[in-house]
Amino acid sequence: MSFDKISVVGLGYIGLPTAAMFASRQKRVIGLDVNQHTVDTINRGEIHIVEPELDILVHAAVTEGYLRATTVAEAADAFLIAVPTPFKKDGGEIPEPDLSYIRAAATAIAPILKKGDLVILESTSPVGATEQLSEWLAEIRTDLSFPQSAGSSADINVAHCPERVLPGHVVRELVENDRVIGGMSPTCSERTVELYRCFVKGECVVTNARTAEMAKLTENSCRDVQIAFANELSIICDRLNIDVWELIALANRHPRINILQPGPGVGGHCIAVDPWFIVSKTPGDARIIKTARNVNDGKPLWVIDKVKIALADYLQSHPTKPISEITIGCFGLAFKPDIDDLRESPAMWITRELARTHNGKVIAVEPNIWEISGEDFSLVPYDLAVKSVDIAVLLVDHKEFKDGKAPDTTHIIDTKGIWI
Ligand code: SAJ
Repeated sequence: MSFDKISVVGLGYIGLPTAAMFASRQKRVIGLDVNQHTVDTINRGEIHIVEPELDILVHAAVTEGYLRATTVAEAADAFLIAVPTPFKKDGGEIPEPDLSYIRAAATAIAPILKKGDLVILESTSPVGATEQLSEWLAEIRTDLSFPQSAGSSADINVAHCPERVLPGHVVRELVENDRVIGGMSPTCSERTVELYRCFVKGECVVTNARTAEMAKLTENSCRDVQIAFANELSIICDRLNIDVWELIALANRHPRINILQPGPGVGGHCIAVDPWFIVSKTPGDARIIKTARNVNDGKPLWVIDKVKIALADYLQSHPTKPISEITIGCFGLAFKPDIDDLRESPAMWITRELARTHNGKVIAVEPNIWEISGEDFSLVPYDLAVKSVDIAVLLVDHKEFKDGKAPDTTHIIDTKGIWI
């Protein structure tokens, strides 16, 4: 059976590019989202996020009539679920995954499922989430059979196919990256490979759903551990008065060493979140993964301490200037360079914390965001900020900062090593 109509549930950083990609291959795509503003924006052929080349892709898909967004679920042959999987913020030592968005997606699509449909979970998920999704669907649709009970002869096929694209390179990586496909039965996997083959040029590697879930969590946990190593090095080097950037460049000349770069902490909706999905399932065993999370989560506080030290030093060298007239400038708010994504951003957290605690002015420069409201700091253009800050805190290595002039102050805390 071919896939004439594809429904993508969740039109965010992954769902929208995926929907546009299918549409670019002349598939009829229905994008489902709970946010009316998102739906209206897409139906005008515009996008609500910053991602290179996505605007052209979405505009073409909508004007050619292949992509349409809606807030009401419609029947399709395949459903791709790309909703958030955050963790519960209930203050526990080990955050627990929050599957409520997956459950809401299941509740939305269950009534319109028909025999032969394929349901794919793309959201990064804890081990067992795909089976849980299938259970939720089965609870609502007792008239249909699902792979947990009927295996390859089920009416509905269910698989996990984690997204693995890098924000900022999504359009290219969606096509070129290999895909891990974990079906709940061999037929589920076969159908999923058939669907993705429509635009994926990378290899579609088949496994089971649990291994596919763990593979994605493993990739992001591995990166988190490696970044934690770099962040720990930066703290050690600061204490020992060694330039960590030079040190890493030297060590990386070894043929088998490839140390990542330190920064103000680890942000985003993936690497700062996914390792907890492993830790929460196996808290006694995931010791390095947990420690890495704690090292990376501790880095923003360390940066704040460095700003406090710089402020004390500034006050000492400018004894007549009251603290209320001292401006701290934070350069970058996004969680990584050249995107507008503020989710779990250490830069945003540090800026808010400085704005809350500093008795003078705090300004921020974020070239990818035009306005910000409800914050205790203001957004200022780069050329103005470099002239007016007393203490500069470089938080994101956006290309504008790399290419531009460093701030006109001797008090610079450069967490990305581009102005030193
Ligand atoms: N970071 C550093 N130092 C580095 C590299 C990154 O501090 O050397 C920081 C970034 O500034 C950022 C955070 O880590 O705050 C995460 O950035 P990232 O570029 O490592 O990853 P993401 O979150 O944008 O995307 C990751 C990718 N996973 C891996 O590279 C293993 C991507 O392929 C996944 O698809 C994505 O997570 C996801 O959606 O899970």
